[in-house]
Amino acid sequence: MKLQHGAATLVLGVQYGDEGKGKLVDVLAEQADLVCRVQGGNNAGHTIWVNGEKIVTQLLPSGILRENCEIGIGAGVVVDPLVLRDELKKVKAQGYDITPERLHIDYRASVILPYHKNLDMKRELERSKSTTKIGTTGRGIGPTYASRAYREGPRIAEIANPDNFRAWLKSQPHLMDGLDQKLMDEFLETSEQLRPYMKDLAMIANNRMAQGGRLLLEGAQGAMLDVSFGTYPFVTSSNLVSGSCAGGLGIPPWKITNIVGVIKAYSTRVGNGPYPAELFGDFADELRKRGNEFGTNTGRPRSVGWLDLVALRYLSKINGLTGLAIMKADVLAGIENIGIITSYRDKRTQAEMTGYPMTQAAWENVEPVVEFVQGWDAVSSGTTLNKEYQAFVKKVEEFIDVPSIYISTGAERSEGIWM
Ligand code: 2SA
Ligand code: MG
Repeated sequence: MKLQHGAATLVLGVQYGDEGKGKLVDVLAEQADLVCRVQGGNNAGHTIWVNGEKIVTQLLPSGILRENCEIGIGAGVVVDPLVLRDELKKVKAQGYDITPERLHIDYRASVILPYHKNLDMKRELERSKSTTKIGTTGRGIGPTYASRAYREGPRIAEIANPDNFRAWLKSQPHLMDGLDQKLMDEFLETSEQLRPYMKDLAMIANNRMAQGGRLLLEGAQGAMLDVSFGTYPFVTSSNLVSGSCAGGLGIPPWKITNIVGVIKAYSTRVGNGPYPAELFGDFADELRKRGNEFGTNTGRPRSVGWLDLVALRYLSKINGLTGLAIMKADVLAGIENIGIITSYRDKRTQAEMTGYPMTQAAWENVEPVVEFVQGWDAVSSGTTLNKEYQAFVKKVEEFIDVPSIYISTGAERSEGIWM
């Protein structure tokens, strides 16, 4: 796939996150001039394997490993300055020194304060007494977005100047919660370090495109966790669908000319909430182990299940996918029969569900109808897909009416086939 000059390509997850977006973004970033995160924060965890070395990013876009491109953190992102500082330090130790010429953080990204993290944890503790515990990453994501909606939380521009930051906090004293003197000093010192990176990224992005530059937008989590179109309330706190991504950066939506949806050949979910595709028992344990399905940041074991084509078909439309990237089919190699969910039944009546679930209750009543297809011994030999796997891919493409454009055949950045 060629990235278009003067336009943006969007890579987004169409399951519950952890589809393998990081790898695809890393591969595509080779052609990109600017790679940007547009929503979420350090709840995301993107893993990239290069020559056997594992590189994990939380806030930094997965373009960091390609020196040819600039990278950006858009206005739609929530930024924990201390985490960003540590991440920059960590990747530097791995040989990737990110200069202020290369990394741009939009002035209007929101700042995660200790107050937000504490509130995140506190709310989860309260919810754990009922059935509404979300299973958040505890990074303060939801409360920070709530603060923004309340128009009370500081943004990167506010922390850029210590006096402004102090004045801001003074006018919103509850935000001071958990910010003792020591932490406050650390915050100010970190802001100082990060100041050279703070810029008007939106205008930079638009200028790059005007100059013919190729933009790559890296989605966070997956559409099933979108705050509007996911399994609300068991979702993250930002919009993730394609329509929201232009706004997370500040570019016109019509500049996004390619929308690549990323899925795994099976599915995973971490955190609570409806997951009709979920598998249990020894097989699930085995699949989790094979796919190394544990939270990148939190280490939480992910629930695993078959590929849900009903949800995927719906989300393909909502997102307007122009192409599909299928990851981790190699994890399923050797399994005799592979399940795919092709319709939903109502658990209580056993009648086929005609519409898409709109409520939490409707999601909880979903019983998946699973069809089995012949498994594969290997995804491919050389650059040709194996017959059985090809049949699987064809079935997915036909069901959702989106062509597949990339098939990952292993974890390394070199292991993949463009269709
Ligand atoms: P939050 O923290 O408010 O965004 O949590 C709300 C829900 O969103 C889910 N969520 C995620 N799901 C999959 N992967 C995520 N990133 C990390 C990873 C997660 C980790 O890559 O593995 O390390 O555990 C991610 N971030 C948020 C979360 O589980 C809640 O269901
Ligand atoms: Mg992840």
